[in-house]
Amino acid sequence: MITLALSKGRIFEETLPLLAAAGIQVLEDPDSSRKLILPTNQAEVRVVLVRATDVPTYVEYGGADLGVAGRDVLIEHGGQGLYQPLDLRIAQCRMSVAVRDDFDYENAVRQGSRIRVATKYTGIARQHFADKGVHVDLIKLYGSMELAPLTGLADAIVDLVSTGSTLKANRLVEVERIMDISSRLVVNQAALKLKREALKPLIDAIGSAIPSA
Ligand code: PRT
Ligand code: MG
Repeated sequence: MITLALSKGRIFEETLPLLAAAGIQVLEDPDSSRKLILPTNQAEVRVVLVRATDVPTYVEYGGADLGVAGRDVLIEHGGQGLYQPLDLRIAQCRMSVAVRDDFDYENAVRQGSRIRVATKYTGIARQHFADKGVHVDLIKLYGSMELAPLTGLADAIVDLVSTGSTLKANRLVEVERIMDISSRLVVNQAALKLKREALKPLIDAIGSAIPSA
């Protein structure tokens, strides 16, 4: 049995065409089914639905043989112990710094003021501001980062941006791009050895289906 860990939403939706190219069809729709284990048209392949941030953990400890996770999640989790053979180029976005449209970020940086930054991505944010030599107080949040500058909780946020419409709707502006993000295929290293005959062709087929740049 091969177990693939996916998260509901954009990663599930965008992984489907890659699986189809490898001859795999997921037989149930996660939005209408309450099942967490979904069968596929191949009796020896199943999909498990986990939180996006739990995918690396499932794969690292062998709860799944492989999975799909955002680069953001992999950096925060620490991708050590995971084989990362493919950038799938799906669920693309960028990690950015954003502030309220009336906050002068450049000036705050120039003056060397301490900046209060709210984020779910404390690892990426800490590294980014350390590289710039900017002093920050990091405030860990688990969601709705956009609210932090509007309520005075923070001066800035570090969050994912794709269309930019969430920032705009909340009168926030992107002032710095930290990195481009896409999702990767991650594979359990022991599984790759023990189930190589089944996993290698699957990884190759998915790789051939990745849209080119
Ligand atoms: O939502 P939930 O709390 O269940 O989990 P999650 O947020 O971890 O999962 P999900 O499915 O939302 O995100 C999974 C992965 O998709 C992330 O780890 C990213 O690698 C990738 N991805 C791509 C995104 C986005 N684009 C994205 N736009 N993840 C989140 N967003 C959010 C962003 O945080 C912000 O709130 O969408 C909002 C901004 O979108 P725009 O289009 O308004 O700019
Ligand atoms: Mg989300």
